[in-house]
Amino acid sequence: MSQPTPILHHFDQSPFSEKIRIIFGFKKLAWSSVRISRIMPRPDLMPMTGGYRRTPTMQIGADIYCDTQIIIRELERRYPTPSLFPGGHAGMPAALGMWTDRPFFQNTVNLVFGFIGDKVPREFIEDREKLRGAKFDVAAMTVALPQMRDQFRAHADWIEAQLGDGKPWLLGEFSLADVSAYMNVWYARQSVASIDEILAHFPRLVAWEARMRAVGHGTRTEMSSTEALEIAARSTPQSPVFGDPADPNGRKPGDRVGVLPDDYGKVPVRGEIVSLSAQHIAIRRSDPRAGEVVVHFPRAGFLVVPD
Ligand SMILES: N[C@@H](CCC(=O)N[C@@H](CS)C(=O)NCC(=O)O)C(=O)O
Repeated sequence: MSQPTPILHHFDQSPFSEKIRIIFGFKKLAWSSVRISRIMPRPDLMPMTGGYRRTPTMQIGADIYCDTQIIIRELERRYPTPSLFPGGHAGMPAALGMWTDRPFFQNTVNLVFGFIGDKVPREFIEDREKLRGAKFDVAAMTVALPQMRDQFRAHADWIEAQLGDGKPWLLGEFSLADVSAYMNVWYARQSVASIDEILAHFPRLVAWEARMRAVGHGTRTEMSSTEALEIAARSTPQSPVFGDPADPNGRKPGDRVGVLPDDYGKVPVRGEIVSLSAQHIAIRRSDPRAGEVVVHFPRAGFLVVPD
């Protein structure tokens, strides 16, 4: 049976979305693109996610995947070849996300917004302050630009060093490690005019960046947000029920919980556990517009609380 087409809810400037677009390219997939606004509200998406507001989200019928960790896991499960985990590298390419998606990303955000400075629109700043629950202080980021450049160089230098023996990809063969590290270079390239200067001493990184860009985005077709919502409403979630006998907190299918990120955008999504494992939790919820959906989250970087 042919697989349903994945739908990515994203915006073009989003670096985390770029990770997934590149994976579509690597796996040569056709996908539907729903462009969401860069700031809230997103009235056709929230009925599906139950309040999760970070970008991107992937939808397959009435199954909704929140956070790139779980999106990637699902894409690898459904489309195992070519693999993002080649040559026996089953764990490290994913674990590396805790570097690329957190400290390296925060450094890149500060570099990008410090560089854009007072051209950042007020509505965007207000939206990101709500997301972070803290001040989004563009003026302070601009003052910190010299430090951010230094730190970005240090992160970039790790990439350069890893490519030092002339291999084309970080682990030899193309893997998730390349995709995750590339996200930050891609993001800086979009907005930091002096990026060539910053990267001037990293020729291997720059050649690798060009190879990454050439991977492309697969076959993208635009879809409206209302059409995506209708697809969810007329589909049935395809998630089997299973428990985790080793769950250290004794959680099991049927328990009511809230699931939320532990860093920013901490909006709990509430529902009933359908399945769980060390790396995954799926909860069932229903919404007047989306119908019954199952929402999937990773475990690393997320909190599961009783509802
Ligand atoms: N850990 C998340 C991080 C996603 C993230 O921070 N995305 C940014 C955009 S690239 C975001 O959510 N910005 C706020 C928003 O879009 O509402 C993931 O891997 O998906």
